[in-house]
Amino acid sequence: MVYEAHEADPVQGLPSGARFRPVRSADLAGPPHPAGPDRSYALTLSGGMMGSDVWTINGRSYPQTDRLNVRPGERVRLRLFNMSMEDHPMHLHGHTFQVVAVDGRPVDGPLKDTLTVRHMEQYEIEFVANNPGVWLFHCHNLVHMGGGLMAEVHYR
Ligand SMILES: [Cu+2]
Repeated sequence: MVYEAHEADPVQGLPSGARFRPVRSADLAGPPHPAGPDRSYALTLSGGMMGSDVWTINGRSYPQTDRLNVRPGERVRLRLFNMSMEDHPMHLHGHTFQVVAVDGRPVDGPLKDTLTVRHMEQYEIEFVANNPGVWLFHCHNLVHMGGGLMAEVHYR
């Protein structure tokens, strides 16, 4: 990353000739997270068929998408599977989630609030329901969000 007007700054803290290998979230590996979830939802992301701008979660477009009901204090797991042809940077409002599995492989992954799920990738993420309210979980590609790739998290 290079900031505007700092293009000529020397690179700091790297040996000359250092090489970079870009990594994707799918490259994450590590031990499984020790805690299990109190509640799980499986969410299949789809849509965009034949160039349409209709996008779905479990076959429904917002506002018809199923609510993700949670109770305060629960650890909630979302299993995200992208069977559409486009990437979906999925963003959860009001919470931080942890990546706990990549394509079925358990990991004690990073904390994030947005995770890009690429074509045919599957991630499991967990968040602690510690911020009562109504929150959106949606694709941050605004065309996809506008096309229905969004759901509401509700506390009960
Ligand atoms: Cu999307």
